[in-house]
Amino acid sequence: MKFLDEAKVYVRSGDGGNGCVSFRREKFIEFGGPNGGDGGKGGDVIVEAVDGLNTLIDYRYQQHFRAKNGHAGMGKDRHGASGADVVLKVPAGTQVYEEEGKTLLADLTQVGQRAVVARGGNGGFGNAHFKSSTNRAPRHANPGQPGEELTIRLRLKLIADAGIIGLPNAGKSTFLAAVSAAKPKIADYPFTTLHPQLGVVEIDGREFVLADIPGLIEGAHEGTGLGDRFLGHVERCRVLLHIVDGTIADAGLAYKTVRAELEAYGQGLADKPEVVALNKADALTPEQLKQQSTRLKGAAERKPLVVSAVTGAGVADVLRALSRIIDRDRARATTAARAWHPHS
Ligand SMILES: Nc1nc2c(ncn2[C@@H]2O[C@H](COP(=O)(O)OP(=O)(O)OP(=O)(O)O)[C@@H](O)[C@H]2O)c(=O)[nH]1
Ligand SMILES: [Mg+2]
Repeated sequence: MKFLDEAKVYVRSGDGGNGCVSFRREKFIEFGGPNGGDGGKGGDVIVEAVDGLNTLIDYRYQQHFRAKNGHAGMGKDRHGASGADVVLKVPAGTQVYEEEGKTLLADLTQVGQRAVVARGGNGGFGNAHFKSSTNRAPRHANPGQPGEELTIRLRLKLIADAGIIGLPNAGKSTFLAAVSAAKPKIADYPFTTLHPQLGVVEIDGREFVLADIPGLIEGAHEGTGLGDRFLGHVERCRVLLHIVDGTIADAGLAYKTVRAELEAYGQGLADKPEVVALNKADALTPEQLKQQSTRLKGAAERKPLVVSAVTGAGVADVLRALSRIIDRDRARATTAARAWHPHS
C-alpha cells in the first residue's frame, strides 16, 4: 500500500574530544601539577517529532546527518566544549528503524517526543583527572571516544486528512494530480485507480494530506466493482471530498449512489463532514451545468462547488473548504488531547 512514506538516512554522532596532558608552568612554582582538561562530549543525533510536518520528503534531499565532534581538552584545566547535536525533525507518527527495517529504535507518536539514535562519544579525561597520591604527575590522558555511525530508516504511516470519494471516472485522480505532486494514473475508463494514492496539498500556507481511492459503484458494499474495502483508508479522514462527474446522465443520482454505499459501509463514514464538488464543468454548456447543479443540490441538500479538475477552475475554493474543516478538526483534536493529558 502506498500509504507509507519512507526514508533512509545515514547518521553519525560526534567523536569525543581528547583529554589533554599538561602541567602547570609558572614562575617560582617548581613541579607544577597536572592541569590537562577533559575533552568535550561529541554531539548526539536526535530524532524529534515536530508540529507542522506531514511527510518525510525533506529526507529525500538530505540523507547524511553528522553531529559535531567534541573539542579537545586544554591546559590550565580547561575542558573542551561539547559538540553540537544534530536534530532530525520529523512528523509525529514517525517510526525509526535500524537499516534492515526490522528493529524498531524509536516510535515518535507525539509532537515534542525525542529519541537519541546515535550517542556522541564521551570526551577523554585529561591528565589532571589521573592525579593521585601515588602518581602526582601522570603523563597520560584518555583519547575521546568515537561517535557512532549507522543508517536508519524513517517510516511514516501517512494518515489522510481528506479522502476523495465518488463513482469511477468522476475525475478523482485528476483532481489529486491537479492539487498535489502525486502522479496517479488517470484514464478514461472506470477503475483506473486500483490502489489508494496520497498527495500533500498546500493552500494558503496550510498543508494537508489528500487521499484518492478507487471508485465506488452501486453494490460496492457487496463486493461489486472493487468493493468497498478501500473505504477503510478514509475511515480516519477528517473530511470527505465527494466528486461528482457533471457529464453523466444525472449528477443527483450519482451522488445518492455513492452516499448509499457509505451508509452501507458504516464505521461512521456517512457522518463525516463532506464537501461536494461538481466536476468537469469545462465540458458542460451553461444550461447543462445549471441543470446538473440543481440535481446535485437537490440530492446533497446544499449547493455544490463547481470545478474542473482539468482547467483548475474552482479547485482552490474546494481546497479552502477542506482546509477550513481540517483545521477546525485538528484544533478540536488538540484540545481533546490536552484534556486527556493535562500535564503534557
Ligand atoms: N473534461 C474534463 N475531463 C475530466 C475532468 N476531470 C477528469 N476528467 C477526465 O475523466 C476521466 C477519468 O478521470 P480519473 O481522474 O481517472 O477518474 P477517477 O475518478 O480517478 O476514476 P477511477 O480511478 O476509475 O475511479 C479522464 O479521462 C480524465 O481526463 C475535468 O475536469 N474535465
Ligand atoms: Mg482514479
